[in-house]
Amino acid sequence: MPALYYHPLSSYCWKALIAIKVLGVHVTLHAVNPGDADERALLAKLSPFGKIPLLVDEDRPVLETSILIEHLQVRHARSGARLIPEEAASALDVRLWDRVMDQYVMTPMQTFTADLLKPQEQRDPVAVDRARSLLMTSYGVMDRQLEGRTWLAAEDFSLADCAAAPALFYAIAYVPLGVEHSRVAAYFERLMEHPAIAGVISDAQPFFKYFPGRAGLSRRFFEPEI
Ligand SMILES: N[C@@H](CCC(=O)N[C@@H](CS)C(=O)NCC(=O)O)C(=O)O
Repeated sequence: MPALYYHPLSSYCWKALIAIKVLGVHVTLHAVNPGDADERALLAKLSPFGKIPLLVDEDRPVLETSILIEHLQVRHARSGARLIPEEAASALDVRLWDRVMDQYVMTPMQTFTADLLKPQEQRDPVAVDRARSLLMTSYGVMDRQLEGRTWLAAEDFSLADCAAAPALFYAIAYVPLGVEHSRVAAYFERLMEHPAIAGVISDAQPFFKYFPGRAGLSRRFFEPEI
């Protein structure tokens, strides 16, 4: 059985965990804490960049969440379960929107998190402003894409939606959607109702108190301790 190294708070790990549920794959879960030096050393042995999620399948590391998901679809998915459509043009759309979510939503969202984890004197307000502006652009791009659509890239729930769910969840804690992003807001609600996504969020809830952007999380997900 493949093994997944993950952390319940990590956005890219959510992407993998959502896919694992939708594809009906059985994996052994190993929770790791990248904040712990020993665990980082273990990860570095298994994976050259020390990033999570990491899949180990038949002693071979499978890196990069999008590739990891495609690997699971090709090798282990329950019969008929897919996140990347068979038809080539639709598959390209899904891969494009998966890339857009990682590069233009997940990455600027991570800039906010990384900045908050730095000591005050090392923070970079210029980088954070750039990230904010990129997120606003991305919300606009998504809003236009979602016109007349239920899911981001294909008729069915796809790899692009697996990427969008964690990226948006954490991004809007830092940069809320504007009134002009009503389609993204409605899409976000559809994502939150998806059983695989709801399950991943529920498993992460005990850890939200460690999320640097927790002050921006909706009270329906996180109730701060007073
Ligand atoms: N491009 C990678 C990004 C994965 C990533 O950024 N993972 C974060 C957690 S969400 C991580 O491992 N951070 C720890 C580090 O960068 O040392 C992928 O798609 O899997």
